[in-house]
Amino acid sequence: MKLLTSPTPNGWKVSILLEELREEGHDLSDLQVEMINLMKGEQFEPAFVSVSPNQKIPALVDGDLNLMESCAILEYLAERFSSPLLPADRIPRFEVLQWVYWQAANVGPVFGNKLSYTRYMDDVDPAAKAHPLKRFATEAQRLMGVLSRQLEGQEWVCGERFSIADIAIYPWVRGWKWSKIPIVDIPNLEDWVARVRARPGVGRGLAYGVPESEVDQWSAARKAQVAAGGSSMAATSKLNRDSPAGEGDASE
Ligand SMILES: N[C@@H](CCC(=O)N[C@@H](CS)C(=O)NCC(=O)O)C(=O)O
Repeated sequence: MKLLTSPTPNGWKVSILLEELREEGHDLSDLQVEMINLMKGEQFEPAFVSVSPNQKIPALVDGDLNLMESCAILEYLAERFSSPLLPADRIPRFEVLQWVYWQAANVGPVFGNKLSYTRYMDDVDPAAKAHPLKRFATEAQRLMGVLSRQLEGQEWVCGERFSIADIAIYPWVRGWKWSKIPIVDIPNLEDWVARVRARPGVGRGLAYGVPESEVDQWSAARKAQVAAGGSSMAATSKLNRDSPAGEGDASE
């Protein structure tokens, strides 16, 4: 089995799950991990695109199966290893899956857009950024209110059991300072973030491709490198690129 990934929120979902599976006692000694350098544009290289047609990490190769989309990979791996992280019974299973889909359809895109406008869109006039920033900030706050209410009176997103719903949502929420989506005044969120982070499998999953000393606190050099790489990736001209050497939208 091979994971193609990068140390980013969507990548961490899968590395966390793999380490949680190790915690459950599964043997993953055949696992290969290949880091895809997004800043160098390796996500557009044909070998990667043949596995991940959407040109994004993470991707998984398992035998004849090529899988893209982090949440599909979470669901697949949890099922493949019969993990309680995705309950087998229909009702609890769908209680988990609805939050996994909620993350994929809401938290990921909204936090990703908020982050891009906050940190990376440095080629855009600040006046032009004002509306998307307000919109994504407001929607991110609404989503965090939804999560806060879901966590009221329970340890994990779906109750007493840690699940792939926590794994899917956590990597975006942990980065709230980087995306400038304040969660400190919203009940339950900081405690949940700390609870998830305290799990040994989560700690190991966050360390894929990152020096151990920078798992929780990036160095100034890394922040600058991520900001520069993010700015280059977030540029609208890159959205239509099919290869590292490809041309973007000439009208930009
Ligand atoms: N919905 C996708 C999103 C994947 C995604 O956006 N991955 C980012 C890293 S977090 C990426 O590969 N970015 C490279 C690019 O946009 O060129 C998933 O959940 O897997």
